[in-house]
Amino acid sequence: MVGLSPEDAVSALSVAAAEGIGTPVKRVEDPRFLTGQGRFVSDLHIPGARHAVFVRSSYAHARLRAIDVAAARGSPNVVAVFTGADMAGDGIGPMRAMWAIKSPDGTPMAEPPRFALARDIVRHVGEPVAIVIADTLTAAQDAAELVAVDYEPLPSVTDGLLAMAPDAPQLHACASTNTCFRWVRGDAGRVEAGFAAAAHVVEIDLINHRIGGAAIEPRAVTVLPPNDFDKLTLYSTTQVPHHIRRLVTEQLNMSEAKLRVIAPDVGGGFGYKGKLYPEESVIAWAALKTGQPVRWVASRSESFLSDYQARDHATHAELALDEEGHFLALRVRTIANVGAYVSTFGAAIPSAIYTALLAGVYRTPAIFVECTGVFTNTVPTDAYRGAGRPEACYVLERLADRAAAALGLSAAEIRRRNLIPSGVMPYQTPIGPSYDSGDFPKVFARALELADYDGVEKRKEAAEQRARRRGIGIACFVESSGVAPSGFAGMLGARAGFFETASITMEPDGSARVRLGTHNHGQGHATTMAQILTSRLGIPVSQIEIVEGDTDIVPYGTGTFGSRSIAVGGSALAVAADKIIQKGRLIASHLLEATDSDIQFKDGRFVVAGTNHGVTLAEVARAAYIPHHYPLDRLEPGLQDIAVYDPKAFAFSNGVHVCEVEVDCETGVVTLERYCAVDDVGTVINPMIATGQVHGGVAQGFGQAVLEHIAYDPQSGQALSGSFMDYALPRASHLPMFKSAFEETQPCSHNPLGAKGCGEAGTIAAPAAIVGAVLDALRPLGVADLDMPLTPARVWQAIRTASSSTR
Ligand code: MCN
Repeated sequence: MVGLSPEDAVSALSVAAAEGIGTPVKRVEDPRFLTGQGRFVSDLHIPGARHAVFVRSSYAHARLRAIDVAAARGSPNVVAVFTGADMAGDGIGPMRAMWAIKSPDGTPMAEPPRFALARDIVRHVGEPVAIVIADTLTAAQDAAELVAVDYEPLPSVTDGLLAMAPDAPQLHACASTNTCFRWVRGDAGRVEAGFAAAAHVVEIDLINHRIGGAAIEPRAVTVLPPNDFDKLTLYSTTQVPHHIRRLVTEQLNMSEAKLRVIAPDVGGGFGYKGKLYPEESVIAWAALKTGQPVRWVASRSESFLSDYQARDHATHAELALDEEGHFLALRVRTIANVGAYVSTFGAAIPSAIYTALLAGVYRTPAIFVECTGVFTNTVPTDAYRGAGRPEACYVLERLADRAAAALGLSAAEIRRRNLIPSGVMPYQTPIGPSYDSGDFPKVFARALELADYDGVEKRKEAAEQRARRRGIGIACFVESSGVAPSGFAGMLGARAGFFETASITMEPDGSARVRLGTHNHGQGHATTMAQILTSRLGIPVSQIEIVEGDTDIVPYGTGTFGSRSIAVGGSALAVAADKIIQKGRLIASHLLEATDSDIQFKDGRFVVAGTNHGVTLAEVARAAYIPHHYPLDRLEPGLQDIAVYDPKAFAFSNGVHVCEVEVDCETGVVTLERYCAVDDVGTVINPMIATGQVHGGVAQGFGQAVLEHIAYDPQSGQALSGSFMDYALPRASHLPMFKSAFEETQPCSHNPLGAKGCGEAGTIAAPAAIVGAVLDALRPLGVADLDMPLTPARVWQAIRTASSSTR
C-alpha cells in the first residue's frame, strides 16, 4: 500500500471518531489568532500602496453647491482627489440594492439612486462626498481638510414616524411621504373576526431603537490595480466576497471575471459587513483610475458615521385573547426606518424577514402585519446580528407579558397556554412560513427547569432584603436561519440566489482541501466545517484545510449571514462528501476486484460487504492520482467534486431564554443576575463553539437592551453617538456566567445534516427577556412600560414618575 500505513490509517480513523459532529473540538484557527498571525486587510503590506481618506458630509441634508478640490490636489504628496462628478464622468452608475420588494398592489419599492460619492445632494451625516489619495495617511488626511464643500443646508428628519408627516422634509423625488415600501402579510379579515370575538384585548407601542455593530476590526478595503491578466484585486473586510464582486463590477461596468475579491481574516462582521459599501466601489474605481494600489481603513468615528445601522422600528401591536388567555388574533403595524437610501438587504429585513416570524412559537390563528419602510436623514439600516428576528421576538414577548399582566397570569403560564403543541409539525403559520420541525413545549419546560423558574419568588424576597428589586423575564423565539429557497426569495424580490457551494479535493495523501462559499469571521468554520467532513469521510480535522473568502479560489459563494453557514454551506459540504464516496466506491471496487454494489463505506474505509477486505479512503485517493491500477476506461483520474446546495426551506431554529435581573431603585442601575438559554438548533456540530455563539449573541442582546443606542439630534440630524464614549458596549463585568443548553428535539427535516443555525440565537432572545425581567421587577412599583435601552437614567426616571403618580 502507498500512503498511510495500515496502523496510521487505523489511528487516523479513531482520531476522526473523536472529532466528528457533536464533539467539542477546540477551534483550530485560534493558535494563529492568539499568536498574532492573523492576516487582516489592514495588515497587508503592499509596496507602493497609496492611502485614501474620504471627505464626508457634515450635514444631514444639504445641496452640494460646489466642491473645490484645487487646494487638496496641490497639497504635498497627494496623488489624486476625486468627487462624484469624476465618477459620473466615467459613466459610473448608482449602487443597487440586492433585494427589491413590492407592495401588495405590485408597486415596486422606491429605490432612489445612491451614488458611491454623492452627487448634487447629501442625505446623511457621513455620506462620502470626495476621496483623497496620497502617499501617506497623514498627507491624505491633511489634504482632505482642504477640500472645500459649499453646502446649502436643507431641513432634515431622522425619526421614521416624523418622516411620514405630510410636512416632513422630503428626501427623494421618487418616494412621496418618504415611503420606501409598504409590505403587508396575513389575513386582515380573519384578524378582525378574532378581535370581534375576543374576551380581552391588549395593545402596546414599542420602539425597537437603532443600534450598530462594533466589530473589533473596523472596515477596510485595499485594491490592487489590474495585474498581467487585466484583473483587479479587491481585499475587503466583507462576509460576502462573491456578492461584492457582482455588485462592484455591475456598478463599474466591468466583467465579473476581471475582479478578484478576497476577504482574508475578518475580525467580526455581525451582519453589517455583509453588504456593499460605497468605499468598496470607490476604492476599486480609484485604483483603476490611478493605476496604483489604494488602501483605506475606517477610523472608529468614521465607522459610527458609515457602517450600516439596524433595528429602528416603531410598532403598534394588538393581541386578542379569549377568556382563558388563548391568543386569537394579532395585528401589528410597524414603521421601519430604512435610513437615507435602500441598502443591500435593507428593505428585506423589516419586510420579508421580520414579518414572517410574527407567529413565533405561538398558535395564533390569525395574524395581520403591515410594515412601512421610511427614508430619513440617517445612515441606511440593514442586517445586524438577528436582522428582523429580534424585532419580531420583541413584539411577541412584550405583548405576551402585557397579556399576562392583564389576565393575572404568570409570564410562564400565558406562554405555556399558547405554545404550538408538540406533534403538530409541520405547522403552517397563518403568516407564511411552515415550520418543519421542533418541540417548543419541550424546550420551554427545559428552560424553566434550568432557570429554576419556580424558585424565583425566594430570590425576589432575598433581593428585597438588600433593597433591590428582582425580576424574571422569558423570551421564546423561532429563528429563520438560512434564507431559502432561491426561487422563493426571488419571488419576494431578492436579486441573489441563496444556495451554497462546497468543493472537495482529496489530495493524494488522503488529506482534503475544502473550498466553501461561506465566510468565517469569528464563527469557527475552520473547525466545524472540518468536523462535518470528518464525520462523513473519516479524515482527522488536522488533515483538512478549509478555504473560504477568495473568489478566484472558491468556485462560487453566497457568503455568511443569516446563520446559514452550517445549515446551507455545511449541507453542501455533506453532499459533496457523498459524491467523493460515490466515486471512491467505484475506484475501491476496482482495487478490491469486487462489484460496485458490494462496496460499503464505513469509518473511512471501503470494504467488500460481509468481509474484512477493504481499502482506506487515503489509499483510494492515492490510486486516483497515480492511476496505474485504475479503471481509466470508465473513470477520470483524480478525486474531487463539488456540490451546490439550494435548501428547500428555512431551517427553523428555536429557543427559550430566561433571565433574572436586579434593579437598584436608588440609581436605576440594572444588573443581569442569571441567564439561561435552551436552544434547539437541530444537530449540534460542535457544542463548545455553538455555546460560544449563544454567549456572544446574549452579550450583544444585553448591549441592545441596556446600553447601546445610535442617536441623532432631531433638529440638526447630527450623529450624537460618534464614539465609544457615547455608545456604550457590554463588558465582561456586566455579565453573569450563562447557563446554556441545547435540546435537539427534532432535526431539520430537509437538510442532510439535520442542522439549524445558531449564530444569532442570543441576540434574538436577550433584549425581550431582559426588558421582560426589568418590567417584572418594577411592575409592583407601577412601572408598566419602558423602552430600550434601559439606561440608569431612564429606569430611575420611570420609577420616579410611577411613584409620584401613585402617591
Ligand atoms: N453551529 C453548530 N451547530 C449548529 C449550528 C451552528 O455547532 N447546528 C456552530 C458552528 O460551529 C458554526 C457556528 O455555530 O461555526 C455558527 O454557525 P451558523 O449558525 O451556521 O452561523 P454562520 O456561521 O452562518 O454565522 C453567521 C451568524 C451571524 S448571522 C452573525 S451576524 C454572527 C454570528 O453568526 N456574526 C458573528 N456569529 C458571530 N460570531 C463572531 N465571533 N463574529 C461575528 O461577526
